[in-house]
Amino acid sequence: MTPTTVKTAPIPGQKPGTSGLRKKTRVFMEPHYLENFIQSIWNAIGGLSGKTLVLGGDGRYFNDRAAQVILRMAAASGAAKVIVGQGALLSTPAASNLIRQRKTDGGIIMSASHNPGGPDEDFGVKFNMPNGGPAPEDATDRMVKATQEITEYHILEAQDVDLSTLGVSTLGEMQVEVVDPVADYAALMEKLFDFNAIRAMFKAGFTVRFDAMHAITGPYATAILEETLGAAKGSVVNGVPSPDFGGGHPDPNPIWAKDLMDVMMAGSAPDLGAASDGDGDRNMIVGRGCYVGPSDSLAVLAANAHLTPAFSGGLKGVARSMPTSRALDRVAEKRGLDCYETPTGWKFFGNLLDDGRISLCGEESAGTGSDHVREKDGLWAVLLWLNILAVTGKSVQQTMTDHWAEFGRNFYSRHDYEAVDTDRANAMIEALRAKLPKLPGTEILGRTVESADEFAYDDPVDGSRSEGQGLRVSFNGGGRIVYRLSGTGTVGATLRVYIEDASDDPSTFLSETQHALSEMISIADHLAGIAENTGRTAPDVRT
Ligand code: G16
Repeated sequence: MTPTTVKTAPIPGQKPGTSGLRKKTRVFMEPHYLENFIQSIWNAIGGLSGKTLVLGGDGRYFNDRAAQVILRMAAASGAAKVIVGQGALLSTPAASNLIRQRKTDGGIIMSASHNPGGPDEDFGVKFNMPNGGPAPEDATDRMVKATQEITEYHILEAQDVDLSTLGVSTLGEMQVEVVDPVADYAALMEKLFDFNAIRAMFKAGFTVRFDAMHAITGPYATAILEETLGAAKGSVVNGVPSPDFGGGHPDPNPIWAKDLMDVMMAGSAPDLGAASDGDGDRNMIVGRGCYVGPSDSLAVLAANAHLTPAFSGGLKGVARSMPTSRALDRVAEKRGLDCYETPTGWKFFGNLLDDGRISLCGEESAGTGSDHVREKDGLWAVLLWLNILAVTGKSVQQTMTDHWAEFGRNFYSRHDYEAVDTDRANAMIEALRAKLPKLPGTEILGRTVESADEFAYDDPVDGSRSEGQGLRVSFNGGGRIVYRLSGTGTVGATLRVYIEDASDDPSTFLSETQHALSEMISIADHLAGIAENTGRTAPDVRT
C-alpha cells in the first residue's frame, strides 16, 4: 500500500457556508470533488502528520463511500489514527463528544444536516476543531484559500476498511479504531441528567413519542429512552437510519414532522412529542396539543435548567443567534444572567462556551445546546425537557402557560422562501440595505421603527469581527423583523424572514402565532417588497 499523489486543479465553489460544505450529492461524487475538499482541509489545518481524527456521518447516501475515501486520504497524509463510528455513523453531537473525550486533533462529520439525502439530494462535509466545535471563520477561510490553490492530493490505494466490526485495524501505517457510536454519548447523558427521576416518571405512566425521522438519532434514542430510561417500546418511531431518510425531509419542524404533529394534536396524544434531524443536532418539542417553538423552548430551558444535575450550580450566562426571538433575553434579565447575541451558525457559540461565559445557548433553527459538547444537541434537549418535567410534574402546556405568565410572550415565526432566483434575492436585500439608515422614526403600517441596521458581531473573546449577518428592523413595542439569506441551501437562494412581536397582556398569550403576528407579517412584506421581488405570494415554510 503506497500513497499515490494525484494531480488536480481547483474546483470553483468549494466554500463552506453556515455549517460546512453542502452540495448536491452528485456534485460531491464528481471526479476529485470530495478529494479536493478533504485535501484542502488537511492543508488548511497544517497537515495531518501524527494527528488523530474522529470520523462519522449521518448515514445518508454516499456516507459509506466518502468515509472510505477520507480514511485512505488520512492514511496517505500521515495521520496516526482515525476513530470511526461503526458503519461510519456518528451523530453530530456524538462526534463532538468523541473529539473532546478522546482529545483528538479534530474530526470530519459527513452530513448535510436537515437537508434531504439520496443520489439527487444533498451531501456535506464539515471539519470540527479539537474543542469539538465547527471550524470558525478564520479556519474555513483558510480552507477556501486551499481549495483555490490545490494542485494535488494524496490517497492510499487500498481495499475498503471493515467498518462494521468494533475494534482496531490498520490502514497502511494508520490505526483505524471502530467504536460504538452510541456508548460514549449515552454515558455523557447519564452524567448530566437525573435518569432515576425520568425513569420514575415513565414508570408512573408518562408517555413520549420520539420521531427520529429515519435519521441518525434512532439508535441513540432507542438505547437511551427505551432501553435505559424505560419508555414504552415503540416510543421511538422511524428509528432505523436510512440513506434517503425514508424519502423524507429530516427537518424537525411542524411541516416536515407533520405525522408527529398530527399525533400530538389528537385527543390521545402522548405527554411529550419530540423529533430530531438528519445528523441529530436539532430538536423539536411538542406537548399534548401544544407546539413549543424553538425560541420559546430555549427560554423555558434557560428558566428551568437549574432543576437538573447538569446545571444545579446555575447557568453562567446564555446566548442566542441574532434572529432567534428575544424570549431568552427576558429570562436572562429577570435572572441576572449575561445574554449574548451571535450571528447565525453554531460556530459562533464556541468561544463563549470555551471561555466559560455561557453554559446554555440556542437558535431559532431548532438548535439548543450547552457546554457539554460544542455542537447543538437534539436528544440532549429532549432529555433536559424530560428532566425538568420529571422535577416539576407539570405538563408541557402548563409549563408554557406558567412561563409566559412570569416572563411575557414573544410571538415568533420564520418564513422561508426557498429556491428563489439568486440575483433577485440579492437585489432585494441590496435595496433594503440601502433603505435602512432612513427608517428609524418612520411609521410603517401604523408601527414606528425604533432602529434599523445590518448586524455585525464582534467576538468578545478573540476580537474577530463578522459582518453582513442579517438586516434587522426593530419597532416600538417589541416588534422586530430580520431578513437574511440562508447559508445552508443548495439550490438558488433561500430568503429567511424572521418575525417577532412581544406581548405582556395575558389575554393574548394563547393566541395563534401567525394571527398574533399578522401585523408584523404585513409590514415585513411591505418593507422589503417580498412578493414583487421574489414572485412569491406565500412562504414555502413557516416555522
Ligand atoms: C446550521 C447551523 C445553524 C444554523 C442553521 C441555519 O444548522 O449549524 O447554526 O442556524 O444551519 O442556517 P441558515 O439560516 O444559514 O440556513 P444545521 O442543523 O443545518 O447544521
